[in-house]
Order: sequence, then C-alpha cells, then structure tokens
Amino acid sequence: MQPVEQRDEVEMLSLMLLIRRFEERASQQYQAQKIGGFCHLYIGQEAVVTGAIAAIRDDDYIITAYRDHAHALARGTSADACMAELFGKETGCSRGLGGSMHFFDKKHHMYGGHAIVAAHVPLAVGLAFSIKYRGEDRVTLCFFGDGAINQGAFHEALNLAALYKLPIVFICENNLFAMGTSVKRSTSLRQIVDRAEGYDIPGEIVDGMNFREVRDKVAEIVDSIRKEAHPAFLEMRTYRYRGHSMSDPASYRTKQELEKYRLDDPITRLRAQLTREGKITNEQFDLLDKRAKETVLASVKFAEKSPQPPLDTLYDYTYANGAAAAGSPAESDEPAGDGVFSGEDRR
Ligand SMILES: Cc1ncc(C[n+]2csc(CCOP(=O)(O)OP(=O)(O)O)c2C)c(N)n1
Ligand SMILES: [Mg+2]
Repeated sequence: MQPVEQRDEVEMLSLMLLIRRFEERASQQYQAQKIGGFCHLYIGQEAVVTGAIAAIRDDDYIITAYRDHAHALARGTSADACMAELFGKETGCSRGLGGSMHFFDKKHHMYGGHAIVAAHVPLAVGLAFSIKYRGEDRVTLCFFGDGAINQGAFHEALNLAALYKLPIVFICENNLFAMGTSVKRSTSLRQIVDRAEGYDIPGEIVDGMNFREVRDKVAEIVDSIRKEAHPAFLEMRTYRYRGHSMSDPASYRTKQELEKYRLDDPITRLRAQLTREGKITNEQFDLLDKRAKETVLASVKFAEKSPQPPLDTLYDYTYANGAAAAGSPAESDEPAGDGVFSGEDRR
C-alpha cells in the first residue's frame, strides 16, 4: 500500500535533477571564486534526501550536517535562495551570513546546516523532544554522515532519544568516507546499523542509491512513529562522486570504485524504472533536465545581482535577542516548564 504522503515520482526525479545541476553549477562557481569558504557537494547521494522527503509531511522537521544544499532544495528552499547563500548575499536562505555549511529555512522546517560533526544530533533530539512535549504527531529526520557515529554527542543523543521514546529517524548517510578516511579504518563495527542496537533502537540497512527503497523504508518507519512515538535508525548505503570538499582530489580511492557507483547512479536508476513503466519518455526527461539547468542558471544570475549583507549585520543572529549581554539570559514569553514528562513517561 502506498502511504498518502508519497509524492509524485516524476516530480521527485525532477527534484533529483535540480539538486544534481545545482551542485554542478556550484562547483563551477566555486572554481570561478564566486563562492568563499568550504563547499561540500552531494552529487551521487541524491536518492537519500529525495526518498526521505518524499515520505514525510511538510510540517515534519529535518536537520543535517554541512553537506546540506540538497536538503534545503528538497525541503522547498528556492534555488535562488540557496545559490545566493553560497555567494554570501543578503537574499540567501541564511541572509548570506551562513554560507555553504549553514543553510537554514525555518519556514520549511529545515533546521540546518551544521559544520561540527555530530553536533546537530543532540539538536535533532531536542526537536523531537519538542514534538512529544507538545503532543504533536510530527517526526524529525536527522541526517548525518558515517563520520558522526563515533562522536560522543551522537551517543548521548541516541541514549536520550531511546529513553524518552522520541519521534525521530536517525538517517546515517554512509558514503564510505569521512574526509579521506575509509569507514573501515574509523569504525570498529562490522556495520554502522549495529550502533542502533546498542541503544535498543530498531535499525535497518537501506540501498541509498535506490529512491524507491529509501522512500518506502522511511514511509514505513514514519507511519509507525506517528502511531506511537519511538526512535529509529536507518543506515543508507550511498556514495559521493566528488571529493569530500571542493579542495579534495579524492586520491584515497580508486577510479574503479568510483566508476562502480557511477554506473549505479540514483537518477539513472529512477529514470530507467519510470521509463520501463511508461511513466516518462526520453523527451519528457530531457525537458525536466533542461528546466533544472535553466532554474540553476537563473539562480546564479539572481545571486550575482543580489546585494552583500550590510557590514553592521555581521554579528546579527549569533545569539537570541538580548542573550549576548553578559549575564542576562534571553527574555522569553514562554512559561518555565515544571518538568519534562510524567513520571511514568520518564521511566
Ligand atoms: C567535531 C569535528 N571534528 C572534525 C571536523 C572536521 N571534519 C569535517 S567533515 C569531517 C568528516 C565527516 O564525515 P562524515 O560524517 O562521514 O560526512 P560526509 O562528509 O561523508 O558527508 C571531519 C572529520 C569537524 N567538522 N568537526
Ligand atoms: Mg561520510
């Protein structure tokens, strides 16, 4: 049975194309020195975020690490706002103050873009906690890399999520490398999903190059979480075609390994599935691709002509209003809570 939340597959193929073309153009603009700082591309991993987004509602929460352009685009942030952010312009999704690693879009419930490995995983648990606290049926999707699973913050977060039975899906995008280090050299586990078992969190391995498998697995889990809140863990087996960041030639892996994954391309796969089933023609695919390229080219023009943020906004949005003043916590209209859950829930 198809869950009601599932989006049209041609639309999702079109989203994957938009992400791919956006990243290719970002790479080109980076080389042309239009983009400063770090820049990590998502090319090759598109099925993970599109599959996951296809299975959730617009009011669910997502949060991720610094390889975040695709997550914002998938959530509905415009290519214009994303490209402008890369250019450090005021019209960017983080007002030009975040850059590549700190995309943020509260309206679309995309809570970053976080540069410190695994630092956002406890934040994700906080988001899930707020859902349970308010008695809502939303779900939080927390994306992170294979490099995050050996960080202390990650363990603290999983432990709390399991104790409090929070509505969260931990989505490990296992692209086999953390910078230049192979997961085999950095992780003692036979497979990453075994981490979840240690916290009594149900976990599964998913083919992260297969849009349909990602979507169906996330949909099944999200459905179960909405009925009765609990955490879950998915290890998405995926691959990044480019280096860790724009400055990495990726000489730590072989051409043959890269070629093997390129032949298993997530866009080609979904296109082939849809073509076989008569849901898309070659002409329609070409049109989608043409549109994606045009949208991205227009976003470069938009970014180029957008203004720089004024210098005096440099320190804005770093702290909540008032919190920066020494010793004075931010003022809030929220009543102070007298506890978390009932005693029974806490056990
Ligand atoms: C706490 C911390 N340590 C080290 C770094 C430097 N660093 C940046 S990315 C990265 C690798 C992370 O790899 P992974 O989590 O697998 O994500 P991927 O880049 O593969 O998407 C490291 C070690 C960092 N940003 N934060
Ligand atoms: Mg990785």
